[in-house]
Amino acid sequence: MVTPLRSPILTTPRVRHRKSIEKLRPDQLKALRDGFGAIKTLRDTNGFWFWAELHGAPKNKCEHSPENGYDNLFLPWHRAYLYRLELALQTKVSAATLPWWDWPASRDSGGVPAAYEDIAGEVNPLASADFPPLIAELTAKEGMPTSTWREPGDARRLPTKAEVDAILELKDFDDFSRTLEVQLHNRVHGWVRGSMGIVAIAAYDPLFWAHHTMVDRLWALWQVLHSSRGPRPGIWKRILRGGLDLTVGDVLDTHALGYDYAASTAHREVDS
Ligand SMILES: [Cu+2]
Repeated sequence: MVTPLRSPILTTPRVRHRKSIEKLRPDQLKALRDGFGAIKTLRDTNGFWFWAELHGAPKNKCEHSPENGYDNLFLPWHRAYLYRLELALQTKVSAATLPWWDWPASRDSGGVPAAYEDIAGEVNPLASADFPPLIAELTAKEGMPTSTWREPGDARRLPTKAEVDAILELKDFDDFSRTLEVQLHNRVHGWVRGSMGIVAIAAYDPLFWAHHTMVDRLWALWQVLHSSRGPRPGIWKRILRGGLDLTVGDVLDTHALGYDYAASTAHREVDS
């Protein structure tokens, strides 16, 4: 059964693949860089700041595991959030798609993916981002930088493939979602440290988006593995907060949103 979707999404013409950041072709990496570079200059609802400020400061609309109860909106909320930023990128560079940060691969390649690091003599829009004036004023007051910064740990502390696979095996969706969030997602935020380690300003780092795309990819893999969408049908009509204009039901199927991750998840029937 396919969840009914509202018209703007149904018109998505084709499924695009979100690739590992390590696997982007040079033209795809350029599209990503150009896209981030372009939306950073926008001051409207397609602007990078517009989306970054929704997650943490000042709007604080992101969803995380509830302390108790089981209506965990962490994965649906962030899927809708990534989708909106990807559409914003595509208004400027139509070939841009969000790549995912392959944490286990980064254990071997030395940490933060090279695509997100500074490039000598060049501007890399993925390496950092300025905070908007309101936020920069606050961070400066705290003695912190006025643009995003990272203090990554030892690459060997990033999640292993075995750790990722073990979480994918968890059968209960809320168990899966919470464990993924707390044990891997939080850990990688903390591993990057700097602004990525502070929820209020994490989304201003371009790396945040690759990190969360990995989280979203793991949900997509879990959906295929367990032939389940995840959230209980009772919450499918729930509107995801913050003006994302999507319900939980709208984001259960990545194909309906026009994207997929890789051959391993493509063209497989995922039923609820
Ligand atoms: Cu996060």
